[in-house]
Amino acid sequence: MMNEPGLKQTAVRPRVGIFFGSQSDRDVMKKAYDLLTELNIPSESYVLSAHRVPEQLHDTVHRLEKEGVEVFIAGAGLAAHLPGVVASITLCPVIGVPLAGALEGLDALLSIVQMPKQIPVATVGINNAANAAMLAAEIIATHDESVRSTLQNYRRQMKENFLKDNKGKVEF
Ligand code: AIR
Repeated sequence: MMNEPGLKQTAVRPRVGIFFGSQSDRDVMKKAYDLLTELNIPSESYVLSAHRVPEQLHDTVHRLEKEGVEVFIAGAGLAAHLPGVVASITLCPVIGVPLAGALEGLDALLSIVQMPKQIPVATVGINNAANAAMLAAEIIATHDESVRSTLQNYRRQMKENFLKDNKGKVEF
């Protein structure tokens, strides 16, 4: 479920919590939601800013953790402290998505990837919310055989598609 206005609501237990700092991040972060949905992994998404609404962020992380969320994805642009703050609240793995706002996203990338020791954030490429979803799925697959099998099928399909489109030797 997402705070208003939001993405699709779901009644099943969310396994991944998706956060982003602003409605302006929505289109990029929807790619994480879309891939998780394709992989049959329920998620809930929230717009929550670490410095604009810190109390709500804390409450939501704690509630989702109690509800059984296993991984968090957090996307933010500019001084992107959201993933680090989420990681400071929970022991679940946190995957940060640097979003391109200024400086083509380099500011957000460095803010997220350069977490000081003791509170790590796994960081994907700039705007690569889909890779965050894939990494979240792989984390869940370490202890869920059904998700593992879904990922194996996904990779098989990916290879078949690649080989269909790329038949070997290239002539220019
Ligand atoms: N942001 C919001 N709160 C903290 C941060 N870092 C980020 C959002 C968005 C950017 O600031 O993630 O990428 C601009 O947000 P807005 O709401 O000003 O458009």
